[in-house]
Amino acid sequence: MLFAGNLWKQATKAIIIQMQPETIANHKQQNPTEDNMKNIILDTDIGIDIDDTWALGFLLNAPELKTILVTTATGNTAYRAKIAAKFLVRTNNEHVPVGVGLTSVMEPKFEKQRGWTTDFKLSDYKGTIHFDGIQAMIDAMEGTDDPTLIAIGPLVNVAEFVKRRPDLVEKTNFIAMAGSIAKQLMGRPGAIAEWNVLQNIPAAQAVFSANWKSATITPLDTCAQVVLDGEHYQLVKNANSPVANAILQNFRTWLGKPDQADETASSILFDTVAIFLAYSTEWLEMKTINLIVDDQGFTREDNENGNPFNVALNWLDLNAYKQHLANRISLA
Ligand SMILES: [Ca+2]
Repeated sequence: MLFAGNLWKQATKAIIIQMQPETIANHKQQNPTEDNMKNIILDTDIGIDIDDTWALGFLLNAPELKTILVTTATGNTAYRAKIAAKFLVRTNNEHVPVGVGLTSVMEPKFEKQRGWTTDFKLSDYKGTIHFDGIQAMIDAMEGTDDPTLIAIGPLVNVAEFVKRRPDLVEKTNFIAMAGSIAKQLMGRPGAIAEWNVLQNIPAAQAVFSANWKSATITPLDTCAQVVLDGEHYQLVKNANSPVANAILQNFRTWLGKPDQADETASSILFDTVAIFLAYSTEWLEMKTINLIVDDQGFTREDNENGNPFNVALNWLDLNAYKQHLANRISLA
């Protein structure tokens, strides 16, 4: 979402999936094998707000999740693919394919991580680059039994996927950072038209009315309260791990201070909650709500016309999530 004022930009996101009521400690101790990892396709507008970059790192460090494709959404999707690809290189994940999504017009002022990509070309990537990201998404869905699609940007690519292959929608678990039910930024009361939805309302309407195997969101109610500061931020800052280092370089570039390291807190890390929902709902109050997207971009309860969504409506223990997020980002 974009905020006029101090110009924080942000997007929305998240969806997810139901989870076993395990503790996070158990997640780490189980060391999931390749066979029981969930297959994840991430659709991201990385390169606008910085939270997508944190979310990508959080995803790559989750032992419960196997990333089978990253696609880029909205605006200059080749620029976004460069960020994703270089991030994958820097974190030793060059086996993950990258798909370039549908392009649209967006002002260059939103490309605040461009400085991090100037020494990198897509042709440098040793993994696969798909220049038809939607087809790559379709192929990835066809190639896996129980795919989970996590959308953390405007829903243009996802709407095109829904349009082309409704048969695959029915076998896909969908999780998104999207919408606003009763709260907006930092827990302030009142619903707003959330940024990811607002960027393309018809696309969001198509995605929300699709027949997903399961559908989960983290609206602003929960995701817009996540900021790492204090000891949590220091943990990331001192981690010196590939993921933490790549995030911090991008964050400082995004802040306009690529050569400084004096920041003491993250911005709001909306998109990370969508990643988390792919393997856990711990610390969250989940509620099933029948939702539609109205013509003004609001996500509204509609028991006649809405599809059921698992909604991460409130935090039960936000501090525990922040600690988990900082720990995971910092993993070597
Ligand atoms: Ca995003």
